[in-house]
Amino acid sequence: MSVQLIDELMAALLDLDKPNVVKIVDATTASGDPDLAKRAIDSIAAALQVVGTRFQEGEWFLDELVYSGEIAKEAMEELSPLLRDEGETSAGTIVIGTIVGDLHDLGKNIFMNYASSAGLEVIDLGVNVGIEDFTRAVVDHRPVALGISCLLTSAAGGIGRVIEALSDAGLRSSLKIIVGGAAITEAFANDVGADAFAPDAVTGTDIIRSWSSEP
Ligand code: B12
Repeated sequence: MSVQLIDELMAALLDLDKPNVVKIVDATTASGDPDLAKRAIDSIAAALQVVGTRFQEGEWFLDELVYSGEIAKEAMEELSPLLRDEGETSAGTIVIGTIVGDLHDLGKNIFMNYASSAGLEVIDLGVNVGIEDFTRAVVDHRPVALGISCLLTSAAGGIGRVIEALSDAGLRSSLKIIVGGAAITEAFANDVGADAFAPDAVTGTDIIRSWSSEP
């Protein structure tokens, strides 16, 4: 299993060549190597950036966006267990979900895998998560941090409403909130009163680890 094959993974996904993607992902999984699995996941994420550009520029249409998303999802589901086995769970609990109106979950799932491989226990609320479900999960699980993912500009306003509702319920002061996803920027995170923005899963995990080790 070579690094070159990982580069081929990006090309195969961008060719919508599912059999080749499956072949490369199977070989990566068979290697049992977490570093290789991380590279494969990074390669898929990089390919999806290109997919987004092609879609935005009208070079690709919705069916190609959907199909590439499906291939990527299956591949990531197969690769994820390799990351999860790495660490022990004891660094605290986090709750995560994609904001209401938004069904994107590939990036959220990558972040979850990194976080759990770093020893965090992850409670996944899924996609299209509304204010009440976020609030209830914070009450039920008392997490170190709440993570909210958002890829759609049109859905981003919901994040501010979740944070407001948590403040109104008296839950905000004991909770750290981190936001991420392609529709989010550092400035937006500051505006809505989040504690942090993470541009990628590794940074997000590092930030939460630093919170969970605070006295
Ligand atoms: C795959 C994809 C889809 C798939 C989603 C499959 C799935 N299960 O997720 C499908 C086909 C379903 C889809 C649908 C749509 N999509 Co879409 N999609 C994409 C695409 C190509 C890739 C997204 C992705 O998975 N990226 C890879 C991951 C790894 O990156 P990521 O999500 O950013 O996550 C990383 C970090 O951001 C971070 N992270 C993410 N979340 C979090 C959370 C926390 C707490 C932390 C710490 C970190 C973190 O960690 C991740 C790993 O490092 C993007 C293009 C793009 N550039 O993002 C468009 C894109 C997001 N989609 C777009 C659009 C418009 C749509 C549709 C409205 C299309 C339509 N007309 O129907 C629908 C919306 C459906 C809905 N209601 O949600 C637009 C959004 C434009 C905007 N600014 O609002 C984009 C940007 C494409 C474009 N350039 O136009 N999409």
